[in-house]
Amino acid sequence: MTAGPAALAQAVRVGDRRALARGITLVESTRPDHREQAEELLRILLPYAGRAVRVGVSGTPGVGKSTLIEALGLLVLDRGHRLAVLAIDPSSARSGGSILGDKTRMAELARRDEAFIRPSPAGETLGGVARRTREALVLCEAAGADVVFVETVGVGQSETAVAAMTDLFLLLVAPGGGDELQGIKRGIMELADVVAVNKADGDLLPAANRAVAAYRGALQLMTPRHRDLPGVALPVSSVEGTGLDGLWDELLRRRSHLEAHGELAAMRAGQARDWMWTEVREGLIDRTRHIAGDLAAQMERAVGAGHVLPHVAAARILEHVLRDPRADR
Ligand SMILES: Nc1nc2c(ncn2[C@@H]2O[C@H](COP(=O)(O)OP(=O)(O)O)[C@@H](O)[C@H]2O)c(=O)[nH]1
Ligand SMILES: [Mg+2]
Repeated sequence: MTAGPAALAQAVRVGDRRALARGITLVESTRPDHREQAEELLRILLPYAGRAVRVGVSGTPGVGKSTLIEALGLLVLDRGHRLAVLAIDPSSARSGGSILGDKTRMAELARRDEAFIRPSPAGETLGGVARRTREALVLCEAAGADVVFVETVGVGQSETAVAAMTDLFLLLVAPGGGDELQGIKRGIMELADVVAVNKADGDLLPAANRAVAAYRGALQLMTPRHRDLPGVALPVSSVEGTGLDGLWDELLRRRSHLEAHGELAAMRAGQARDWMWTEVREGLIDRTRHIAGDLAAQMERAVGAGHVLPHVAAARILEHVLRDPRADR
């Protein structure tokens, strides 16, 4: 990094996209000196963040997330917004960077000056990726993005991580009716503000409409995330563009409702607390590796061999870490 954090922050603030990309690279870096600069950068820029409409987009691979984000993204730009697309992909380490492939699928969006697309780094833990995505989101907002899509693949805990940093959660599903519904975890459905049944076009249209009815029925039986704002199911076609205006209007309607009823502020406050504890947790783990790596390895062997109980080993490691004077720094 050539420029210091203050100069970089200034460039990010005026919407310099290369500066934004460099800032995100900085927050993603694991080098301790970079981390220090990243924290300074975030400290300067945090006051300028927080005004965007943050939308989490999730769904299994192949359901059409990238295609939808491209089409919905262009619509959002047409309405005068500035957009950032971030991705959390815990599988990209294994698949060799599927989201990078997605970037080419969002070719038209990627060419637009008012849009910024950023794939997540591969090869990190989910905690690590989500942590940096949250920071990238701050930088994007400080750079002027007033709509942010955070995309994730429908596996494991990544939905929860995305829901913990966004205002609205869009679950994308394929037409297929009952069978599909079985495969989606109830907890994920309960997170959803909108379940969009994609590919509602051509031969798939009747199946998509049946799926919408099935999802509506299922949503009615669930406890909504916001009491007076039950989840809705809608048909869309990302290829033909049908239903996308309605989808965006629904997302905005819900966002306005949350804002007007104080729920958005409460949600964001909860997310900030959640972010703090995530940092405490991750920070403790980082420091434990740094300070008590040998002891931890020894305890891992002892626990694996059944010689020491896991909670006893954990207590011993924590005690060691917290006693070390380096833990103060
Ligand atoms: N018929 C139809 N195909 C779609 C639609 N949206 C996406 N697809 C196709 O589904 C496949 C997977 O799309 P992609 O956006 O890569 O899915 P992702 O893995 O969820 O990001 C691609 O071949 C798309 O062309 C749609 O609305 N209708
Ligand atoms: Mg994709």
